[in-house]
Amino acid sequence: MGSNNAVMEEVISGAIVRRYFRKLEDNLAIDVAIVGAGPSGLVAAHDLAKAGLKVAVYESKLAPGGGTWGGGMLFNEVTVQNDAAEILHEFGITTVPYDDKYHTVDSVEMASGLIFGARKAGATIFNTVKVEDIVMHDGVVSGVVINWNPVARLEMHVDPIVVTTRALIDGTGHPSEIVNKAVNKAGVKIDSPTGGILGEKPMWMEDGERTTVANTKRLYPGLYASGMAANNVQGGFRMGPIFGGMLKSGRKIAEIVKADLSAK
Ligand code: 48F
Repeated sequence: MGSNNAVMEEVISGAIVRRYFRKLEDNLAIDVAIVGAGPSGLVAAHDLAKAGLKVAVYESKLAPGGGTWGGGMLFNEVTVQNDAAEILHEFGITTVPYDDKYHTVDSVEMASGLIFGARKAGATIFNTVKVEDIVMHDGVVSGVVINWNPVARLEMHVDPIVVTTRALIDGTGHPSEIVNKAVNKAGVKIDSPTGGILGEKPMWMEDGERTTVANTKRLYPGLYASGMAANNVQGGFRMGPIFGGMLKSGRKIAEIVKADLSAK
């Protein structure tokens, strides 16, 4: 702590630096790393942290929340099916019934509510941090290689640092960036029909919603995918501004990871 005679500027800077580095140091060896703070990653983070696991979420953008904020075509409302609305209610998020099967949700309330809920459950969120690579030891994915997103954006030649983890969830959405590293850089075969990434198909809401949850699974020792990343890997259809599949996928991957980690 600073001395009693320190000027305010010194105290404030010291507070930020000390507390940030304590948070970083506390999270150098974790149970679960989640890449991407979209809806599926945030629900997974909430559930896993609530179960007592040490969880860190890495989000390359300044604002976590992924594709939630913009609703459909920047109209800031999204939709969920009735059963998925219950997940949002657990986070204290308000939904409004629509047409028997659906609820609408203010997308700003949904994004901020999911972020707050994950954080309050105990997950640590590192925003503006990009996961640029994975760690692979003896056929097991066992860490994330992280750097500041502005470093990557400016193409600065700066080495990253590494966090070790018992489980790694790819929640990066459409590009499934982390599974891509495993398949195309490490050259491993994952649990998909071809052993590789099939790629997302065009729009078919009903099928896309169903397969997003069905496609949520462990892909390789230590490596998992949720949400649109899971769907992209297995070649599912896209679904647009309906989010029930994302929320249920986050919940399902949390259950799978919990079971795997408690079995070890
Ligand atoms: O795409 P995104 O919201 O993930 P999701 O949980 O949800 C998909 C829906 O938003 C939407 C949809 C609904 O029907 O189709 O697309 O699958 O969020 C992914 C987050 O990952 C971040 C990215 O900035 C976004 O916020 N991200 C992507 N790559 C990296 C990353 C990376 N390498 N490191 C850190 N964050």
